[in-house]
Amino acid sequence: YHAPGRLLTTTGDQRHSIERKTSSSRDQAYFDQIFPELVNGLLTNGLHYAELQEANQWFKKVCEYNVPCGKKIRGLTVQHSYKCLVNKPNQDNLHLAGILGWCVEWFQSFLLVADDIMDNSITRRGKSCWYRREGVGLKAINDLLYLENTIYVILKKYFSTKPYYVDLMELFHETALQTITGQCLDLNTTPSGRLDFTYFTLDRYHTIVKWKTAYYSFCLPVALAMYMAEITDTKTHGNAREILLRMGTYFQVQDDYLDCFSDPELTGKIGTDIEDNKCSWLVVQALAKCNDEQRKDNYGQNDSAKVSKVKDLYIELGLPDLYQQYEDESYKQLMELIDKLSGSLPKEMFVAYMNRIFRRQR
Ligand code: GPP
Ligand code: MG
Ligand code: MG
Ligand code: MG
Repeated sequence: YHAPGRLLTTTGDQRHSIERKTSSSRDQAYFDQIFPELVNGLLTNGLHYAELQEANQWFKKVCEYNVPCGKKIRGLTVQHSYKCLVNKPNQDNLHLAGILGWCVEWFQSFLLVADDIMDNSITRRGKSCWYRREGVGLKAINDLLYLENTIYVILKKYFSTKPYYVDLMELFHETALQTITGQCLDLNTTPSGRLDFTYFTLDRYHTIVKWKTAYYSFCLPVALAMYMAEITDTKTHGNAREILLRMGTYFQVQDDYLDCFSDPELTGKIGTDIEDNKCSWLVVQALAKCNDEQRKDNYGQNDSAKVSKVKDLYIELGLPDLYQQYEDESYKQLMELIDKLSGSLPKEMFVAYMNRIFRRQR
């Protein structure tokens, strides 16, 4: 992980940084080895009649291509949060927390396969987007429906006897609806066509990213761990949510910045926000700073010369500096929020999540 290393290096605590790295790679290895068990389970626990063998082989490929090769921040966060919340967790429960983390990764893969179709994207995680694969195309829609439904097969298999089973299930359902609603706002920011920037305000931006990203990427993993730790108190969940929504907003601002200014080799995806006419953090900031002359008609078109002009304008307007300031300001705000709201929850759980994403490059 980039951020904690850099953070701790700047405070001079190299030793701590190395320790954290090894423990996190151990966590990652533990998490990774659960995946094959889950895929094989799906092939024998779902619809596993001999006559469905072909379909199941196809779905195995769908899972293996789309689920396991991301950064896995969300999945690892379930596992890590659970460890923070429970004193000396037993081996069975650690395994279950890992499985729950994978359910979030399955959820994420369903969203990404869908999002890439809607955003007309080309690459994801360093490979071709699933829908662009030879022989896939719009079959990807069926595959993403499959990916979403597997979550409930896994939950049933491992959690149906647990007192918190319904909480988990309801949380996945609720989060899906929140994300779908956010995606709807993301896709409908220009009511009267491409050059209508009336909705490109910071307020609207915050609404979009809270719903399309923050709930599923930040609130979901931590709330799942809290349910597993049998924390159900609504006030505690509410306070955690407030911290995590702020963190999720910061995360999507980073995503928007990286879409334009990072190396696709690092992020594994080629940015499309400018072409797609997205209400991105960058365009919202640019519109607040630019004059009429700079508002020229370059945004929202699939034309690389025009895209370059928009990027040049972002630089001319000083957005990279503004972004650095936003990162530092967000870090400070988040630490204050964590101090104020974590209550009976371990601060370390939130701080670790923030350190995992702070100043990320991918
Ligand atoms: C991130 O937006 C939001 C999502 C991936 C949620 C999608 C929601 C659906 C209901 C499908 P993004 O388009 O900026 O992400 P990326 O940059 O990874 O394509
Ligand atoms: Mg999108
Ligand atoms: Mg996208
Ligand atoms: Mg993006």
